[in-house]
Amino acid sequence: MLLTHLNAATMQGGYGLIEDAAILIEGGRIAWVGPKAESPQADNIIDCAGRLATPGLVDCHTHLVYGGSRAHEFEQRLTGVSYAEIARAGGGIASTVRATRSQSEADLAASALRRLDSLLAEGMTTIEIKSGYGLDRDTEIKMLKVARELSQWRPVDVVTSYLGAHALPPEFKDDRAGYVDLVCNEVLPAVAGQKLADAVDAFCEGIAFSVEETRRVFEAAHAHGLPVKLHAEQLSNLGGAKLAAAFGALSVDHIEYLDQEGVEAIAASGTVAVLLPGAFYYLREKQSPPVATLRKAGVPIAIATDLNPGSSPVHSILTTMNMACVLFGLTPEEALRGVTVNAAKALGLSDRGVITPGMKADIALWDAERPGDLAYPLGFNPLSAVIHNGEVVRGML
Ligand code: DI6
Ligand code: FE
Repeated sequence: MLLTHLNAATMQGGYGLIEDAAILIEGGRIAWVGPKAESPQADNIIDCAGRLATPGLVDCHTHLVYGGSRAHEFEQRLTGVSYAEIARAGGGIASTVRATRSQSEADLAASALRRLDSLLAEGMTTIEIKSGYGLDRDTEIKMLKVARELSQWRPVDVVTSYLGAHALPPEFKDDRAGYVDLVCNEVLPAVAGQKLADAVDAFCEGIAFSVEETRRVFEAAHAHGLPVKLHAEQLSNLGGAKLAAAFGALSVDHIEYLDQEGVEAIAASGTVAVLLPGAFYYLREKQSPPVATLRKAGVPIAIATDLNPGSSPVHSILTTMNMACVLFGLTPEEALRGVTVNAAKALGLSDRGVITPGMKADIALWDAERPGDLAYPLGFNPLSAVIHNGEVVRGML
């Protein structure tokens, strides 16, 4: 299949824009990309009518699978109760844990598919999904199974993270060490044994787990051959990012309170900084992530929806790109790199996120003139078609 008459944002260095380009796809992979005038022969030639091609989008941080709703907490927060206060009063993550434990796999899958469909309508071809609303072994496994199964129902690649260290479950409220033992000695080995997780995540925060507790989880992850990532410095600066860097983490996520030392640590370890403007927006956070320092240190920046029922009920990656520009001062180019090449890197995937020969043929086609047009509007979706593994899975070509 040869796609011709398009502008290709290859994301190889900046936008890596090739105007009036063609892309040859063979066996689910990109075989060639370049100016249309130099394009190779092909049987199946598709005229893309001047559309913009980008890599299929990657959402590298979501909590897509969960039960229940937290709309009432949204209302509470608007009357001045804080996210941390709600969590300490037994709401927040704990409330979603109760709902998720009580739901069947089929119910969890049904609600997750509805949310997934919103994301897929905006050109997404890879999504990361975390567990962390079960906290006991069976529910964590249930969540990860549901997450993996979604790729059987929709044209999308699912990458999973085990987030056992998300919150302290009520049955361990007087035994923190006991819960960390359960995560490290029972659930993580089961999850790894069944190959249900591609990485291990944790929430290192005053209302969640300490640096020392997180270290234990990371040690167990490495013992089972799994890479790590971390919810770090979201509400305060505990130094979680430094710990993550010491474990060669794929990413540190949120990082509003990351300091210079933390930036230097992740720059040295090649860890991706994942910014989550949806949570910043919903929590009306005042502290912005240190974008200028990250840029200066050459840290790759990704952005993601953080789709979850509490701090970020955001179901739009395009909106997230816009928020990253308006709230954090990213350029539209950084925003697009943040949901393509750098998001893939945050998941440890080197076979996608750019349009170059050998990469997976995951491509989004847009009714847009320039790549900068994607982050610019709010609530407008210029998606025209999606190719996943070399097949047209959405729109007509
Ligand atoms: N940080 C987040 O943004 C989500 N988890 C976390 O550790 C929020 C989860 C929730 O509020 O349900
Ligand atoms: Fe999160």
